Amino acid sequence: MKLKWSEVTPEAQYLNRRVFLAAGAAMIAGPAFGLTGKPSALSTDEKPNSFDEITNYNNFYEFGTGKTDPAQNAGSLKPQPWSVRIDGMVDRPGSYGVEDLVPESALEERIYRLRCVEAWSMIIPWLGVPLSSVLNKAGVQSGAKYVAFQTLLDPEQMPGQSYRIIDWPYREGLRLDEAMHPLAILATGLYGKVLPNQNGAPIRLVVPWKYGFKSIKSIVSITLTDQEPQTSWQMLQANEYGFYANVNPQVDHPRWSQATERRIGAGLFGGRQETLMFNGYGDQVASLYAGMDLKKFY
Ligand SMILES: Nc1nc2c(c(=O)[nH]1)N[C@H]1C(S)=C(S)[C@@H](COP(=O)(O)O)O[C@H]1N2
Ligand SMILES: [Mo]
Repeated sequence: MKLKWSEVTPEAQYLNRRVFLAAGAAMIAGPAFGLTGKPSALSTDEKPNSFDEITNYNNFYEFGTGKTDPAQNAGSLKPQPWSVRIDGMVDRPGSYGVEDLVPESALEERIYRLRCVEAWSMIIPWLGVPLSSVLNKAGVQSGAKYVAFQTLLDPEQMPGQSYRIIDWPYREGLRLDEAMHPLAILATGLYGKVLPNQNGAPIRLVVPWKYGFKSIKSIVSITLTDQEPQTSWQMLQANEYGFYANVNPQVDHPRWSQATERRIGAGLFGGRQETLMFNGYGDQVASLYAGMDLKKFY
């Protein structure tokens, strides 16, 4: 049973539920709570941003370039029914329904830091599954080295695509070992609710150790390839945005410092906080980049 996010758990109730979970009580499931996900050891224990912050301060250029544009304009997106084409170097290419790729029973709760390349950040409680579980359903062939993703291309549902801000559809990519890392997930919900349109309904990537632009929204295709895929921001401005886009406080954006960040919701006097290497996920992911010059492969 699917409930609209507006019909289900208010945030306060959600936070209470987390206290219950932390106390070791049995997980409360069922429609009254919308979606539930198994708690994950990969979650941060930092306090999540509010549902309002997470759903009203967005980057989703398909609905406008202002931070509140997606919340206002994303109603034209129809996230149901939705299928994702998985093709290229896979054993079982085809069109997969979101419910089959991400069954509700497999959902995990992952509370992750999100660090935008623009130097703001949030803490978001996602619901999703490891990207690896989805790729394994299609069967990755041995020669595959990269995974390429594309967002829906449909200016009727995504009115921002009538303007050539970027070369639509939005494209992203990962190296295969990055894609298979347990921290990389495909999310279909947040805060115990079905993913709001402005956050990339019905299915979006979340790669928490990379700048937010890697976490592509409203995905319609996933292609396994042996070539490094072209990505939207790199196509637009390759000297500013690289393929890797790992969060790195030591490599500044040509136009601003990446050493610190502004936590959304911290308030006027909240101050800035230091940005962490790999957004704080270095223990888990640094080995993926052993021996690489991260200033060159930014
Ligand atoms: N298709 C698409 N995906 C996208 C974007 C976008 O404009 N279009 N913006 C990216 C950027 S820059 C960020 S910071 C995150 C923001 O995710 P959120 O709005 O859910 O916090 O989405 C990323 N995914
Ligand atoms: Mo971003």
